[in-house]
Amino acid sequence: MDNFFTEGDRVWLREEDQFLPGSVSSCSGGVVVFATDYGQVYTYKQNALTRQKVQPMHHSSVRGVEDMATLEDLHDGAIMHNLYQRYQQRQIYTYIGSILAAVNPYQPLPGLYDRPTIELYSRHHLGEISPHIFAVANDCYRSLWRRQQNQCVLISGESGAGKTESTKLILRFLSAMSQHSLEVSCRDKTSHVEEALLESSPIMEAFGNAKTVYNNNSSRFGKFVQLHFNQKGNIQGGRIVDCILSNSNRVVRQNPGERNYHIFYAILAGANNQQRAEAFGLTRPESYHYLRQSSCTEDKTINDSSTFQDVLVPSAMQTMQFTEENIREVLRLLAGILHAGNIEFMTAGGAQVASKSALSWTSELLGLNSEQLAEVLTHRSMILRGEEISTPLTVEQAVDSRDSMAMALYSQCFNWIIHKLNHRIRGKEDFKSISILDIFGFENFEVNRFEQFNINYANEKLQEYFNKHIFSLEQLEYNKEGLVWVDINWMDNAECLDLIEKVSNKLGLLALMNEESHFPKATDDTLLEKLHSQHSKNPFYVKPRVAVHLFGVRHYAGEVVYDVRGMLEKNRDTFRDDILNMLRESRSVGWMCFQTGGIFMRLDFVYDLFEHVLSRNKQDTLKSSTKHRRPTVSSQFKISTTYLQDSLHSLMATLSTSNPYFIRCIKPNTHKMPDQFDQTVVLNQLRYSGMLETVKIRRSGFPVRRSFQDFCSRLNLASCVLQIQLHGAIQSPCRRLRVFMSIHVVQDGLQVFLRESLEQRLEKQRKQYRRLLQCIVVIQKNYRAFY
Ligand code: AD9
Ligand code: MG
Repeated sequence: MDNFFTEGDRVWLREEDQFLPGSVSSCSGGVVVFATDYGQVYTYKQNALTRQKVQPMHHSSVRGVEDMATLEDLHDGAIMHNLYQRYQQRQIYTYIGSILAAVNPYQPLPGLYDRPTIELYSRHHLGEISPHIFAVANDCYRSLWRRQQNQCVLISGESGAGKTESTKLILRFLSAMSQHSLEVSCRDKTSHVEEALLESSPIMEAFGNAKTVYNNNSSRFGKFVQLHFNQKGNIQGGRIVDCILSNSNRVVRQNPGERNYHIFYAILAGANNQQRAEAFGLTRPESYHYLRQSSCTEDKTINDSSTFQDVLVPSAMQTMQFTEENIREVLRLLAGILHAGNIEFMTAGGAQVASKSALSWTSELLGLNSEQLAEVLTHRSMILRGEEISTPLTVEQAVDSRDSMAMALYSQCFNWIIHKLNHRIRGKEDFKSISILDIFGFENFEVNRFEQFNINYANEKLQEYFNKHIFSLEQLEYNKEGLVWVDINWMDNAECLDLIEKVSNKLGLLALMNEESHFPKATDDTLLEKLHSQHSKNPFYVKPRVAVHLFGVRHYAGEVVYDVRGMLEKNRDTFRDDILNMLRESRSVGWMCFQTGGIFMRLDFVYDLFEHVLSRNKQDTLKSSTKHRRPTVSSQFKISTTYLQDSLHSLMATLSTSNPYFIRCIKPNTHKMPDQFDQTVVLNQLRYSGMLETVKIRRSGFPVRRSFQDFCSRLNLASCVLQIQLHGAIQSPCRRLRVFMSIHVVQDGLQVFLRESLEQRLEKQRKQYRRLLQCIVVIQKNYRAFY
């Protein structure tokens, strides 16, 4: 018994439901002391129980592996430890086959993404050199020809895990590849598309990202970027689909410690005095109701003036073909929104505008008539039996009208910008595309509202897509082909999605919300009652015992409690007709040119936004291959759940025709700090994202599938011959490069199943194999063979 443990042995300690990596620090007198790598010390008696609790560590875990599909210790602890060891050595990327796990370093890592690194990864196959996001991007790029299919990269992870940074890195790599493959003579001419694509990121981030508790640059919209390549490998054009927009509520209200969209602070920090004070009447962020409510106007990690330089100076915007006039129009609109937030009201019978200066700045900047603006904010007018009836509003209602006008202006401006970007990067779509999906990550704040519900639903759909591809379809295929296979259990989120989406016997949460949105008399409380009465017995639904306005959902990534207040109103996504009409009429006033700082301007921007953008929006949405419902009229600002559901369905339909690559971003801590690896935080992410099951299936499965003809032609096996050994195993043929199979008639539908590691090896040595005839495993109905 005494000899069972030796000092220095590397072991796994099983404590509660975790495997902890550790070493035997001492072992004498019947007592053994273990020190875990995470700093805990455990003292056990040397007995049979201890032996059960302690397992030797396999050398693959001791030294760490680049591809976790090669780990021999199969538990969460081993995966976490592997990521931890690599993270400590600043190796943030690790493979699971071709799936990439990326741990956010929260600090710039010198040399990791520079030009020579791009060059290096462009010359190597995936798996040949150390794991990197560029290797995945390179494989994806090569797959356009190898598979002759559209490719997509799906990036997931919770808020702040690194999805948007990863998206930009992939764009950077693909742009470099595109330029590289251009003939020198046409480089200058066509490189503009790549440049424009890269420039589009800071613009979208300035308008669509904001500081939240989880992330100082949190995406508040989901984007799907499609890059269209030609046969030669150049990007000919692209398309950005802002398919999933969270609501623009943030423009008027932010939680403590959070900020409004970056662009507002950028104007205040970056515009010159003449523009800021004279033309727009702007001062400091603290002077604006829309910026000061959260008591957070600055963050030392955010450089607002450089955002201004990156986005709003003519040189940057020119790449995107925004004219100087466009920039001025956008600046005026944003300044107009800030002033609008400062319009206060007092009671005098009904609400009346109390701040004349804010009213006059707002109307001047937005090209509105100030009396009309005051009237529409303080009265609601409706046409009843041909007659216009005007009802005075309370102060609270007037504040709501002001805020909804500001939100509508901002969301239309955002849509207009996306439209302009799309116009700029538009190009031929005559070969194949690579799409990158970067949505907002899973969120669970202290108070979660409609926005979080939408965000988490979108993440749930993305997880479903991952599950379907990695587990469900994969195992179905093995069973279909008669492969001997022990099913791997994975965490299915279908039931949770059913609760949200289902329309059969019981209406799901979305359907109930939509149904209530159509009843004018419905309130958030009646909605909550319905939700509770329909679903309180559903295991994925939570009815809190005491809280009055709350309901909860057990998402794949954890339980989230939502506050129902405001949900119906937001889901209605409607905008008062009288306010809309006033904005549409803005042009009649604006047509008169007036002078601002010596520059003559037309003021039909607001008119343009509301008259044309609604129709343009439709062009920027994805064309669905399914005959799914079109967004309803009520989805005019693209924030209703109906719109979201439709966009997600279109998105999934588009993705289903592409070959997917997955990147799983992992947050090492919740403090946004470098060099901090919090095991509880990481373990939770590994568990809910199904990392262990992913490792298992990639380890023992055959995720690469090719038709036999395609496989032979790829390897240049012109006279490829194959022998199928009935009901028997073929012994690792490729490893020894032996020619030992022969078949002269290649049957239709014959498929080659490969492990990813083998495919990588074959791709690497494709040229060397040219004259060798070799085959791997062919699995066909009723035949069994293994590699
Ligand atoms: V959210 O769902 O949009 O709220 P993301 O997109 O997952 O979130 P993001 O890419 O914005 O997170 O990353 C958050 C921050 O982590 C960045 O602002 C960087 O400061 C930091 N980060 C992320 N990836 C890297 C990296 N590869 N290298 C260095 C990084 N820093
Ligand atoms: Mg993001």
